[in-house]
Amino acid sequence: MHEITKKIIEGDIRAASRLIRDIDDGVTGVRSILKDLYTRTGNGYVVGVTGSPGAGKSTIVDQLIGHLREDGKSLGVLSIDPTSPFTGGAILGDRIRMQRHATDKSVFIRSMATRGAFGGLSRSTKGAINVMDAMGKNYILVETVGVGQDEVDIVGCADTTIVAMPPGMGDDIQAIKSGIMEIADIFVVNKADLDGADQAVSHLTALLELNADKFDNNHWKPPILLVEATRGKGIAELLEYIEQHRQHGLSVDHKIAHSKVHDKISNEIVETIHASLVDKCQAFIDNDSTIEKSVDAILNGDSDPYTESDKLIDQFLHSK
Ligand SMILES: Nc1nc2c(ncn2[C@@H]2O[C@H](COP(=O)(O)OP(=O)(O)OP(=O)(O)O)[C@@H](O)[C@H]2O)c(=O)[nH]1
Ligand SMILES: [Mg+2]
Repeated sequence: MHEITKKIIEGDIRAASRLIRDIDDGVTGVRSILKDLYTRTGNGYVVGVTGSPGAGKSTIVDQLIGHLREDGKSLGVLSIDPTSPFTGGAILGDRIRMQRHATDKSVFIRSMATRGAFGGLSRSTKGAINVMDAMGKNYILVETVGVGQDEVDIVGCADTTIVAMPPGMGDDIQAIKSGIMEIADIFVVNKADLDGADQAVSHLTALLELNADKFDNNHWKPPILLVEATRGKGIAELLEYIEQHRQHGLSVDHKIAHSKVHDKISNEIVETIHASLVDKCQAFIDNDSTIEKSVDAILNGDSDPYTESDKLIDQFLHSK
């Protein structure tokens, strides 16, 4: 077992921070540590919080931290922002918003820019979640900004996904377009103190009714909750829904639960193969001057990048 693996299992914050930064930077060697850690994972409950910029995700996370800490739970908090120039630390705004927890040893907050160096966004996120899980955190809260495909992918890492939106025109319409309807386990209309919050709730309710056929029998029907995160209103209810969803996950038809876990693991294998193959192929190219010949051939007008990459892949596959 790696020295760093032992430290992380003991909850060492410096070792964990370092590993998360290395995952974010795509440092080689990270995979063998994650491999070591894997058997220690699977105990932490992962809650994803996503939604449009400024919806109040960090404020909601901050409130959830407060409630869960009162309950004696240990926490890992991961803030994923692919657009951030900061990496491996806390994003400035989040640091301020979650400052009251900064000195609490049972709350471990990190942020990642995840430019995909470790084989894609969801791969890096999953890696960092596993680090926090192996540290023994009871809950891992993952905040992701935006409502694009990347976020939908990241959300695949969560056991329960909260989609937060502020009142106002367009948000709910945009939500359907980007497929966020499908991934939400709980909808939060935040900023209940602002005009239009009730309309947003009824709009969402109507949309869910349109999709009612998806939520038959054993399927979880996402509740819609009105929250005022700045004053902590609705947070206790939000935690109740998270718990209900967790229980639902445990109680649903065994087949559904089994196939979900099956899908998750098979995705993880495929993603790891992708990342691993790219690394190995890259190492092969770096160690070999063949690429220079390919470049020359293209410069001379004798070939093209497609032909040359096919050739290199072929050589790589036959090099073992
Ligand atoms: N009026 C009102 N403002 C809120 C509420 N919750 C959050 N805000 C404010 O909304 C702004 C954005 O909140 P954040 O928690 O940073 O939102 P976010 O979704 O994390 O933002 P990004 O991470 O930048 O996408 C801040 O100024 C908050 O104080 C609320 O319930 N009511
Ligand atoms: Mg935020």
